[in-house]
Amino acid sequence: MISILFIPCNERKRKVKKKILVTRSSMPPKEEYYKEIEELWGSHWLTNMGVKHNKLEDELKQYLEVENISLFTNGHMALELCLQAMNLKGEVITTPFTFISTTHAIVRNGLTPVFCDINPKDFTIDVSKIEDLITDRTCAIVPVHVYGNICNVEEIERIAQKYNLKVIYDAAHAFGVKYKGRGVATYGDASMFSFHATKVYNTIEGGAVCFRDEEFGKSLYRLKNFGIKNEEVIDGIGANAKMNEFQAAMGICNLKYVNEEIKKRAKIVERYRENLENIEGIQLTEIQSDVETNYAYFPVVFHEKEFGATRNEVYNKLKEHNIYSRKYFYPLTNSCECYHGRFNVENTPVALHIANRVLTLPLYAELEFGDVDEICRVILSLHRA
Ligand code: T4K
Repeated sequence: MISILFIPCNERKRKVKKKILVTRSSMPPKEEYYKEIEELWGSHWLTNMGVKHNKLEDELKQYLEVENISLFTNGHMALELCLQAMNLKGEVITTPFTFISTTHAIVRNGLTPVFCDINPKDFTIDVSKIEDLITDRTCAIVPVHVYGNICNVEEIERIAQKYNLKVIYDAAHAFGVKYKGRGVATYGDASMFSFHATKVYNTIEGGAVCFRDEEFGKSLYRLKNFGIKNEEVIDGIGANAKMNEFQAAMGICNLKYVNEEIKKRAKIVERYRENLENIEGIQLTEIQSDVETNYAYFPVVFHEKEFGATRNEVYNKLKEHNIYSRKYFYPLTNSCECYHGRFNVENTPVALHIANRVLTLPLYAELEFGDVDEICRVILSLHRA
């Protein structure tokens, strides 16, 4: 109580304002969702590849411009079962600058992740370092389109062809992104999308694998349903990872608004850029050429010497103002406790450098320009100039 008395008036006003979280789920008008789920009370068909599930698959195929898609209960299971369906053995080249899901999916398949460093501009895999990591045990590359930034898909394809490797993209952040006018999931053997509540497009929880080979799709389909081929034949050691009808209905409704969602995000990102561009010590992601992005995240890298404050100081200062940014992606997955002693974080120095300095700022369609300006004002109050 006493401390409030010493806070300047404008600061006090801000302190009682609503919390600003790193993101906020987009939801369709509730009447539309109710209408979409109404018939489920008639059919009593709630899951196991129902009408909504199949309708959403068709709509997503069109939206994502892909030939084949399989829906899942979440993105993680989509990736894990995609790797299983590929029947891979040995080593997989990937990056540690990602959500823990990517590494877990590899390890839980009995595969060994071999960590490649990232490039410092867009934080995707540094393609110039991939070939040095290839051994006779390498079976695949799992690159991450991190924050919706697109990996160098052409160079990855060249390497994969040369060494006969599978390419499975973690495209959790890249829903709707296009590269050279093509849906991003048309690159590689398969791509996994996450439709989690925190993503640009959500089905509450959910995910999908888009893939090239139809035969592969049959294995994938069975693995998400316990490996069941038919009522009497179970020929795979599968899991249960099916998307249910309520999730699919949310997906159908949200798909109608996703372009609008992306447009709104674009404006917010532009506002951030106007506020933060050309500030010494602040590094924004380079805008990628030939990419139509989805504005999934707004990462900022703070270089302490030039900026005058560390990433953690910025994070804490924002928190004091009820603004909750996130340290996506810190810690690196190769330094997490569960992998203690297995990997050497020094092998990925650029990833380590960025992970210690990056902060993702709040970003969602309904974030107001006034809030963006306030977030930037708090950040810039730490700038040494
Ligand atoms: N690969 C990559 C590269 C990924 O980033 C992810 C997921 C995956 C794979 C796996 O996909 P999924 O299996 O999740 O489909 C979140 C998400 O849970 C996770 O989906 C996401 N990446 C990761 C980057 O972020 P947390 O632990 O940070 O979420 P949480 O609960 O702290 O939420 C963050 C903020 O989002 C909240 O402060 C408010 C907002 N929020 C959250 C929820 C749960 C909402 O507005 N509504 C909600 O329902 O992991």
